[in-house]
Amino acid sequence: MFSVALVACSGLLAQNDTTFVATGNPLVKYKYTADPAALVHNNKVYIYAGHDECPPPQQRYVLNKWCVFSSSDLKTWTEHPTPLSAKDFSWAKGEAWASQVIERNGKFYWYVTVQHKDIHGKSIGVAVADSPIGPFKDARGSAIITNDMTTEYTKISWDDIDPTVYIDDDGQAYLFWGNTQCYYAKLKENMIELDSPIMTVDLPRFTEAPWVHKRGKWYYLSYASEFPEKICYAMSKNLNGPWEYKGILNEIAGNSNTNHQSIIEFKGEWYFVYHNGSINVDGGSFRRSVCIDKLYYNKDGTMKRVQMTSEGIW
Ligand code: FUB
Repeated sequence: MFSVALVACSGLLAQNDTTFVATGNPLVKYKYTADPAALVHNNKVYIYAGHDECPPPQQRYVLNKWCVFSSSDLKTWTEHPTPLSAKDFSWAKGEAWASQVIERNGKFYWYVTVQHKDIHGKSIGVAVADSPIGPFKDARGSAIITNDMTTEYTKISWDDIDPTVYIDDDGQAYLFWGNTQCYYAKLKENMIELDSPIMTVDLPRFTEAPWVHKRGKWYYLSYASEFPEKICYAMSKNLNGPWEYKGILNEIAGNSNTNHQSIIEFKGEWYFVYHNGSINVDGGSFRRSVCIDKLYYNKDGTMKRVQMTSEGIW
């Protein structure tokens, strides 16, 4: 691993990137990283992750900011300066839980989970930037989803977490999220306002972490199931369902109660990006690490169960 200090020609602006070569799972070995959301843009993969900062031996979620890593070959990676913190949302108390970045019309929208200051429970915010590595700023000045918007479905205060966004072939964007109940809603073209009532998807033993992707004519909705979490999935030919449950995609991740996946296609291959708790000696459910393994499909479009490996894709 080595650090590069770049001084932009415009003068005082300094940027500190860290570059490293992947040597197997976990991908990042010098800090704890969780809830990976991968994005493919202009022949590069970006991984957005929360920074697990819980000091051992404590066992609780301590996440204040997110990080971003990029690579054009999945081998050599660059960590860019922290592009976003939970407190960049003036209405948030903190707690940088799971998130996802998506591009639309040259802008990058980062949907995040945070704890609201004034409204009890978790909320979803959205930040925007002109570049996938930021700088990002709050796009609305308020949460797009708050806990009080979903109390008719569940009374828990942490059900509005883990946003994932998908733009369908007709240009309609959808926001999915949830814990114990999977929710979804249409987004306006501006990506920062809802364009439908909140709807639900009923998925067997849904815990959290929905992720939507498409391959050919099939939509896939993968999600964390039960606790400790396995990743399960359902398939449909329509984003609005009906979804057909297809079973387990990934077993419980080593040494971690959570598993939080994202799925991407890059240069003709499919990848399953998730976290485990495998860093010795302090790794675990609250000090997690991003991993990457290959994802394969069967002829009928179903996905083969992921084989988690120490070697990873390298
Ligand atoms: O990192 C905090 C929470 O743990 C995430 O929001 C969930 O998906 C689980 O991974």
